[in-house]
Amino acid sequence: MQLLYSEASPYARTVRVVITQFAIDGIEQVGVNPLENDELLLEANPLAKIPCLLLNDGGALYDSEVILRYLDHEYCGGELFGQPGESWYGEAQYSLIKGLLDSAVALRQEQMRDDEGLRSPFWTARFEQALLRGLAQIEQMAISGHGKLTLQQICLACLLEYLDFRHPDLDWRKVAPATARWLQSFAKCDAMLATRPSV
Ligand SMILES: N[C@@H](CCC(=O)N[C@@H](CS)C(=O)NCC(=O)O)C(=O)O
Repeated sequence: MQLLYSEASPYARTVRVVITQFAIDGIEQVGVNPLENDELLLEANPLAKIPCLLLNDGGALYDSEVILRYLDHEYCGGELFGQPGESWYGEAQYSLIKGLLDSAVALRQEQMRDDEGLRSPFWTARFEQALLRGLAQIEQMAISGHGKLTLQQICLACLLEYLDFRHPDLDWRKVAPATARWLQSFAKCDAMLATRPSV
């Protein structure tokens, strides 16, 4: 199998953290820049988005949630998502973090529009506010307090390090100080260190 990814993508990082954490073999990681419309990516995913997992039978899986569900089912014994209906609040926490990833990436797209003179102050503020509101809520949810490694923790850590990487001026630590302290130690685990963006 091949995982099409980029180092900067926080969605791809969630998948790469799981691959590393669960020592999943047989997945070659192939770096692509989705904005360059790589042929391999376009053939596999008409949305031209990463991550995209190319299966050995010639098929492809996307988006990150589907890939994570596949890996969980095949290699992680269902530890990540649990049984359907086991925790609806846990599912909602995952949705919140996915939504925050979407806001963080949309905010990055606003930054990139600067080059075209098209940045929107309205949308920039809206994405920033969603991020700060969402992280203030996460601070109350004790997602980071679980002793056992959870999917929510993995996705949250990828989100927070992406914010530091792409949006260093967003002062998210002010609304989520306990979460920030948790990140300091979580970010040192092998799977996080091995997938940290270097660009
Ligand atoms: N919902 C998707 C989002 C994936 C996504 O937006 N990936 C970005 C990179 S961070 C991308 O490929 N962008 C290219 C584009 O939007 O054309 C997922 O969870 O995988």
